[in-house]
Amino acid sequence: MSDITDAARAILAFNDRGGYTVPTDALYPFQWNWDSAFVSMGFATFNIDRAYQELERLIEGQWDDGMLPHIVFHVPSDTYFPGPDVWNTHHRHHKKPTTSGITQPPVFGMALRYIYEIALTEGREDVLARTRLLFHAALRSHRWWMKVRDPEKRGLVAILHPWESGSDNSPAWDEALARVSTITKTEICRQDTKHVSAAMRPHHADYQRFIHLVEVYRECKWDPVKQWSAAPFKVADVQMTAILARATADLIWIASHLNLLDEINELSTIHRILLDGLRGRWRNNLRGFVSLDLISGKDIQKPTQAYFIPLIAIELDTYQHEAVQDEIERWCNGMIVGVPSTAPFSSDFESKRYWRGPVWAVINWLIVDGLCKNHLAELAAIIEGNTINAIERAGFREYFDPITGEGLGGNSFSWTAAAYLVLRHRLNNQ
Ligand code: 9WN
Repeated sequence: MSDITDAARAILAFNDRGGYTVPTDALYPFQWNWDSAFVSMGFATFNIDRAYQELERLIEGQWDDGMLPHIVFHVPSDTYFPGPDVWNTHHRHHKKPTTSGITQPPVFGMALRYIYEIALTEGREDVLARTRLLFHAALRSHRWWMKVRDPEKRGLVAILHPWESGSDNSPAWDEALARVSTITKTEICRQDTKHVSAAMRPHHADYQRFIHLVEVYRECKWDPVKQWSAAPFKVADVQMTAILARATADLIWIASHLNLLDEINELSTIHRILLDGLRGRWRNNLRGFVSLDLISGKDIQKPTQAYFIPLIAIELDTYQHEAVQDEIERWCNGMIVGVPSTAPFSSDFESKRYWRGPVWAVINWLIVDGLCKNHLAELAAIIEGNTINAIERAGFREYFDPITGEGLGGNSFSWTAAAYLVLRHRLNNQ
């Protein structure tokens, strides 16, 4: 085992708060949904029980209607805003801990398959009951997605808040977010800019709109039907839909192993619906997949990493393979490390500002996975190698400047450590 692998494991241990992992100390002091799913896969490369535990702690926050919240507030902390008082969600789920009121990308199902497969190769038959329990939690959340976030049956699931996408201030949301009021009743006490430079973080007006949206949904008492009608921001997101579709395929794989026939049928229907929805979002002229603004009815054409995420779920046609390869190469041209989260030739590109240009290791991990699935192994290997090099050069930072390779945002970041462990694990097992 290399020193750097050791260091990655040490970060996960350092950020462990008793069976769940915070994304990083102070800046993000709670359990985040998709971070934990990625982290559990990192754990699976060396500690199966701890990997399971990460997901088990996450479902402690699952709502009665199946939603898996984006933050679980296991223990209080005043180093992050907005905390549980701003969300005020306790009536939506009958047990402790308190949670936020929105969700995040459902990487959970992908993680569960990854962990279970490793457990099986290690001959760990004893994980069956744990797998079954987590499988049913995931299934309930997938039902929630289909019912609550695709009520108009487009085969695409919608986000009602940019934080749900996990790509909070992506240029993809600019136009839709501009329609949201900046007026808030809640005093905005940002903590993030006390930990990292404001130049790397979303703007103040973004935060005003983020909090305004929380207030709108809080006034709906977090009732999903009321929220759908009241939402001033509503986007059918291809990144979210692709992750849900892929996670659905992974749950089908688990259900087959567990011999759950009804569940296989139910999940197969969901899978078909989502793949049909995604296929309709491909745009030849843009060489990628685009989200749909459900309020304006318009395509969101801004070139962001979401263009390529559907590869994790879809088998592309031959002409699409070439198009995607050329487009990704164009985005990476002249960069020390790709894939930038916003195309560098776009007027929205900012190499250091959060989701407006920087490279994120977990996004590269998804892109690599999608390229491999689509027989673009050479390009996948280049991106994988560059991601590993960026981490080895700049450390386990939250994200990286694609032009300089500099590490930015939070330090000792859990999902960057997890990405390193999983990408290295894959390389070592090739
Ligand atoms: C809001 C924890 C999370 C990630 C998101 C990332 C950032 C939070 C924030 O940090 O979002 O959820 O306060 O900026 O955008 O993807 O899950 O690492």
